[in-house]
Amino acid sequence: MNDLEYRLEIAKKAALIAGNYVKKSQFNIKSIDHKTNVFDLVTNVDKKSQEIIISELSKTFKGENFIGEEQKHSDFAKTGWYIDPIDGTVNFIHGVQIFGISIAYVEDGEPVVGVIYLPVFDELYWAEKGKGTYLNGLKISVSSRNNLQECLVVASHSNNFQGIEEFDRLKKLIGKIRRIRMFGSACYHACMIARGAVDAFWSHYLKPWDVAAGYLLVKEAGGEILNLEGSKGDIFRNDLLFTNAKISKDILKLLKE
Ligand code: 2AM
Ligand code: CA
Repeated sequence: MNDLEYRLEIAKKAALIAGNYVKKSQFNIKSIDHKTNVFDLVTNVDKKSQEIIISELSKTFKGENFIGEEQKHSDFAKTGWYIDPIDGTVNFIHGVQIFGISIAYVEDGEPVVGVIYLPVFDELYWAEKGKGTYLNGLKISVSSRNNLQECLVVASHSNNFQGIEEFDRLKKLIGKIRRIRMFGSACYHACMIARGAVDAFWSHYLKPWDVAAGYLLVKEAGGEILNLEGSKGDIFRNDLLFTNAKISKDILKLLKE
């Protein structure tokens, strides 16, 4: 087993353990706190899930960088583990069962191992650089749709109020694409692109832990990740467009109009 395969196996195990805990705790949330503002929420389950993941990873990778959403950040390491212990916390709090556990290992700014577990669906997605993307052991790929009128586009909006611009941009797609959806979890959106259910995902104001694993899943499934200026996407930038690699130019053109 090479180093990345090994990292992948440990990350899968951590995601499964944390995911099962999160699923079990869904309707038994003990505390909901505000972070930066009243719309920025964290529960005791997010915190505990992060502890579980870091403690599992640390058994093997002690001393490495662990960058979890629920801790203070001074800077973002170029190499380390990026962890979102519950991506879709607002869904989780409301009992909307679309949320996931997202773990990525990033080397020199590039995700090389990515795991997303959707515990309610019992779907484990994973990818290792150069080896493709898998869902519960089956290889998956992005869609081949290239006609915007047949495409489903998903979007994220964060609790950042500047995110209101996102709705102006989304309006530009109406009437040009089949439908817009917003499921409330960036990692879920990435999984949907990787398996070919959705054709594009456009995000703004997200953080590296929201997108690092999804970045690799989409890329290894044959998709493309760009920034909104049309250059190669980077997990440290907060404007990203994930697509099936067929419709990026068309979407970017519409967003710029
Ligand atoms: P979270 O549940 O981990 O906070 C909602 O469309 C998506 O945006 C979710 O993936 C959510 O992740 C993310 N999100 C919301 N507010 C955010 C913020 N301030 N910073 C980073 N990600 C955020
Ligand atoms: Ca989170």
